[in-house]
Amino acid sequence: MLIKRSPNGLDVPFSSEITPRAVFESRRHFMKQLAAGTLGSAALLELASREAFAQGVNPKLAGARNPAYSAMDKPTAYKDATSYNNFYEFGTDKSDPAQYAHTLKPRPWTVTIDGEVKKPLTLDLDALLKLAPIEERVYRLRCVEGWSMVIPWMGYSFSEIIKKVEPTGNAKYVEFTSLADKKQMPGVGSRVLEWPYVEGLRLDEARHPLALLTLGMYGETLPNQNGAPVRIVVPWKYGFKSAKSIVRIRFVKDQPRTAWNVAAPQEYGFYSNVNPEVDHPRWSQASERRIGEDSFFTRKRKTLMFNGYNDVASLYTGMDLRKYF
Ligand SMILES: Nc1nc2c(c(=O)[nH]1)N[C@H]1C(S)=C(S)[C@@H](COP(=O)(O)O)O[C@H]1N2
Ligand SMILES: [Mo]
Repeated sequence: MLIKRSPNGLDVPFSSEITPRAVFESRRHFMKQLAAGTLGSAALLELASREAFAQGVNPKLAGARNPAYSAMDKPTAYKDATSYNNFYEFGTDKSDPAQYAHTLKPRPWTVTIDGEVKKPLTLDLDALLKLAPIEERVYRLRCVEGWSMVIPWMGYSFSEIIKKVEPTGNAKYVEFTSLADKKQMPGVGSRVLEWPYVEGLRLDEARHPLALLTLGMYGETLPNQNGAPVRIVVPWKYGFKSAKSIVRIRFVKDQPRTAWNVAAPQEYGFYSNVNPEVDHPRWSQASERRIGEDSFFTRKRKTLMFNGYNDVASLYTGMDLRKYF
């Protein structure tokens, strides 16, 4: 049998089954069956495992989908997006964040925004939630390790923050710093990375409307393992550029020292744009495994330049992307 699919999977229609409303409806249906005693034991087990990871564990967060910035790919199951994570502050195994991130306290929380700005700000979570209308954006996320997910994030363009603080003429880069608290984060004692986790963007990259100040996903506030309560999501770059649980945002003159670049500069460049033509020194970046669709018959997907976000290409005109990888 020939299994047909497009080379990049972009033709997969968006499935509405992931909307909070549909999730709510199906759960209500399950509950009715449960009450009527018409569910078999296999279905009961399925219900139990679904409920353990179900939306609704975290406070709801509403936002209208922004279709202009949403991929048509089918979103990854919530269960997969919240149980297969990289968040080294909680350990290096993919299952560590889901297992240990419950010790993170996402409230109260403040983010300090300072450096080369005219109006430095310290914002608490409520201020962040009110700063601009929350949108839902379905983005592909491509990890440098060769796997990808599709996540309906909730948030607004980071440019909204930039407008509020008014960078000075000296600001050329933006540095994002994650929380590093040993009491809440058992992995922060380890030496895999320098703590705190720091990431950065050039100011014009940070201004691109796709760069998302992210406060939620799947219609709820961010689960701890996905970077509660606030993170950045930069969909055209490898996943590690999207720093989680951010406490400080600094506008600076010089290119920031970023965690992965410091740990292995020959492997992880400052730019780290998704680029199928520039291999990692230890593996190819030409294709990827989409989490949730691995099976004997599923071929790997081709990785797309800029993860398919071609609109960002103009940020890099004239740059040798092999040199600035
Ligand atoms: N603070 C912090 N942010 C981080 C990481 C991390 O270890 N610490 N891992 C990164 C990597 S490698 C990836 S692929 C994404 C994963 O995001 P997700 O778990 O929400 O899918 O988070 C990124 N942000
Ligand atoms: Mo990653």
